Formats: sequence, C-alpha cells, structure tokens
Amino acid sequence: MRITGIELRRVAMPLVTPFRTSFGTETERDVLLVRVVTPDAEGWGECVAMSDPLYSPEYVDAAADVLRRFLVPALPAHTDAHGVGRALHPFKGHRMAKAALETAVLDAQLRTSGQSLATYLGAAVDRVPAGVSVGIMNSVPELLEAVTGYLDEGYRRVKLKIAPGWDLAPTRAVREHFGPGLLLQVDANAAYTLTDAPHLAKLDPLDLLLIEQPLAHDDLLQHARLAERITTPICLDESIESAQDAAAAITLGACSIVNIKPGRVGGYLEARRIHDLARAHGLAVWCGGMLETGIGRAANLALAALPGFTLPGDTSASRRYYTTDLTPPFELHDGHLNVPATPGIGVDPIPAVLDEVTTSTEWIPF
Ligand code: SMG
Ligand code: MG
Repeated sequence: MRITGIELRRVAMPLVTPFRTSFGTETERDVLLVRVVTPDAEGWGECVAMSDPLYSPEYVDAAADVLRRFLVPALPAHTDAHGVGRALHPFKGHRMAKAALETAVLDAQLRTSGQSLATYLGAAVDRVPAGVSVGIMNSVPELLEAVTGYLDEGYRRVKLKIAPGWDLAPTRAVREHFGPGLLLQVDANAAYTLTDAPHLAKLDPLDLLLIEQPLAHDDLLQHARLAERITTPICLDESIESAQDAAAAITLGACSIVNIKPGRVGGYLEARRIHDLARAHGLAVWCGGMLETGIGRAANLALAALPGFTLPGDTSASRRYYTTDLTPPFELHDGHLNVPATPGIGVDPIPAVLDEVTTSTEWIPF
C-alpha cells in the first residue's frame, strides 16, 4: 500500500456531562485524528491521549508533536500495519500516538482489501454487551440517580470511579440500592498505596467483579502483594502498556483480569497479542475506553468482539459522551452495541460535523 499523505486533525468535542476521576475532571475532549490517504482508500485513527499528562505521561500536544517530528517521517511510503510497528519500534514510548498512526494505516489497508477490522482481528460475535463508567459525583444520591438512568437505558455493567474519600460509602450504596444482581466494579486510577490494603479489603464483601488499577502504574510488585490481602480480583489498566507487561503481571500474580485499551498499548495488533496471552493463561480481559468519538469506538467494538473479551467493557453508546458524535451514533440495543461489519473500522466521520468541530488540520505529504 502506498501512502500519499497523512493529515493530523484536532477536534473539540464537549462532553454531555463532566467526567471526574481520581486524577481530574474532563469537560471536553481535545481529540487528535490521524487520516492516512492512499490511492485506493483513506484510513482513520483516533489518538486517545488526554489534554494533560494525568492518566499517563502522554498528552495530546505531545502526541501531535511526536507524530509530525518523528513517527510520520519514519514511515516508508509503501507499508502495511505490521510495517508501521517495525518502523516506529526505535522510538520509545508514545504508544497512544503510535496506535493512532498504526490504526489509520490498518484501516486504509482493510478498506482496500474489503475486510472489516472485526474479521481481521478474529471477532467471534457481532454485538457486545455495553458497560458504563460512572464518574465521581458530589453526593451519593446524585450517584444513585446517575446509575439508575444508565440501568434504565440498558447498560449491563456499572463501573464506579473511586478515590480516597469516595470509595466505600458510594460503592456500598450502589450495591445496596441495586442489589446483588448488578455487575459492579470500581476503578481507582492509581489513587492508593499498599498501606491502604486494610481499607480496600473493606470492599471485599461488596462482591465486586474487580478493582481496577488500585496502585501506581509502575508498581506490579505491590499489586501482587495487594492481591494477597484482598479478595476482590485485581484488574490492571495503566500498568499494562505491552504484551511484555502483561506477561510480567501474570507471572507476578499482579492481576487476574486485564483492561485492554489499544491506545495505551500501541495499537490493535499489540492489543490482540495481550488478548491471546491472557486467554492462554485463563485471564479474562475486557475493552476499556478513553471517551472516544465514534471513530475510536468503532475500532474498539471490533476488538471487544474477540472471544477472550468475556467481561462487558467501557464501550458505551455515543450519547453517553456526546450530543453529536463524529460518526452516525452508536446506540444501545438490548444493552448491546453492534460491531461494525463493513470494511476497515466500518464508520466514517460525517463531513459537516467534522468540519464544525475541527480546530486545526495539518497535511504531511509523502
Ligand atoms: O470511554 O467510557 C469511557 C471512559 C472509561 O473510565 C474510563 N476510562 O481509567 O479506565 C479508565 C478511564 C480513563 C479515562 S478517564 C478520563
Ligand atoms: Mg481505568
């Protein structure tokens, strides 16, 4: 496949409601889109880096910078998605930027060959159950009202964001209000330390599916220690940046579940490797989310359709995030989202919407 040029495009997408986590509050997504142009097709990739380096060291201005200065210039004009990985390998880190570029190339490649991303990755189903990630709220009644709304819409699993001062009481309240049948889990985004183990053990009786990333992103060993002191299964998010990290976490006993986010691990090819590894070791995986627009969501749904994704993911409907999505909106049907089945990621941005929200574009000719 011959690349004729690559566009870096920034779009501003206001969220329908602020999303608060242990590290900050998002009110608008400043999204970087990568568009790869070839003679036969165009491909899209959405960079999941946030505006500030709080979830991880990456942030959107840095992703745009590394793409324009290093990653795009390193690509051969003739390449495919595997070639992207080889060409970008010498550059350390910046996995979210790399993932966006690799995904755009993969999308163009699959559109050219007429294959859907879901089929290419090995999807086993054509729809996936939808979970929802619920931010930190000002009060427990406000939280119960939000969760009620999501359950009324049909969401199959609820994840509560927790932080010191907003953990036991809200989680217990949700469990008591909605009963033992609710699939419930929590996500700390690295807000605790191992000295909090006795406190986190108080979540054990609440029968949670998992606790996500309780401790620092770079401390697998302490997660392994924590796993010996609580019964709630530990799921890692920020700590797993590669299949190699997943292998280390499995060997150490640092987690029994992995949240797979293609952006965090450098792309869909590495995401599939982690899926394969986890599956071979009997670990469940599920597909995380980074408040993606329809572009990133479409590709995540293809991944979430793989057979090892045995838990509902954070792939929610478009309206949970945006009043107007960049693509035709993803909607819940009986608590599920359909996996796009047409070539590539299976969706295109709506030109008028895209123009409306674009804040800058940059064309890099090959
Ligand atoms: O896309 O629904 C979504 C967000 C899911 O909670 C979510 N993501 O740590 O898993 C996580 C967070 C990271 C993004 S927070 C701004
Ligand atoms: Mg998380």
